[in-house]
Amino acid sequence: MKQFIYESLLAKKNKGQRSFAVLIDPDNVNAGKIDELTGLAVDAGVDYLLVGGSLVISNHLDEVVQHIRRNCSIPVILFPGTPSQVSRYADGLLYLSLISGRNPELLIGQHVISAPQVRSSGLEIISTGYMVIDGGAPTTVSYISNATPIPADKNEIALCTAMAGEMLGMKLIYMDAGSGARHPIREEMIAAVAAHIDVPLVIGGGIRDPEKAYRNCKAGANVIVVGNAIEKDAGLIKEMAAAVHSVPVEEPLL
Ligand code: 1GP
Repeated sequence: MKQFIYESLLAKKNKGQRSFAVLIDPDNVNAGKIDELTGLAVDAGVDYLLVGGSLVISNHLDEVVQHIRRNCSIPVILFPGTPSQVSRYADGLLYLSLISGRNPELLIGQHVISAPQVRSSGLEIISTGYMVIDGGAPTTVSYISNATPIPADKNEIALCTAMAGEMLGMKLIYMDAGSGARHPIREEMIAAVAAHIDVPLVIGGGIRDPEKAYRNCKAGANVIVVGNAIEKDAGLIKEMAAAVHSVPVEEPLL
């Protein structure tokens, strides 16, 4: 199967370019909101649209994804909290294993149950080591996952977890403080993890301003994901994308 999204992620990482992704929670959008978000995302040069959430109550994932696809050509990547959040209308799917937790269901159990459905979706499947970092208060993901997040100041746990995920063959590491986290992930932890892995590093959870998005990229993030702050103020899309894309391209190490 072609890996267009992953190849684009790798190509950008190799060129030192950072990407900005907007997270769209299907529960919180209607047709008008999708039109607004996609219009702003196209104008701002958003790289990816993530669709999903730890707990999705509504039952209109297919419609949301199809509507986005009709509006723009930005790749749509599913970010599923449960195996039922699969839509064949998307471009790709983050196949998340919660490697920061010790809940076997989220490490491998639900994957086994949903494997035929995921395979037959025809989506580009991106194996992702998903790490939840303590964001200062319980978030939906920390509660629903029934797993302890990595403490915010334990950089060594984070980097060993990410290294293990990479050596197990995961093609992406996604560190998440959880949607609406009180405290986003600290730059020190991002830098520690980025220094020890070669696969692209995605950072999200509680990022509310372009300055933090910029600093995260300088610390080593390859992709910044923002959901909540944009739900509250869609105008932030432009500023966030500009901040992420303004990070100077680093000279590759020889
Ligand atoms: C959550 O990383 C995403 O899983 C985005 O978090 O909604 O806080 O931006 P926010």
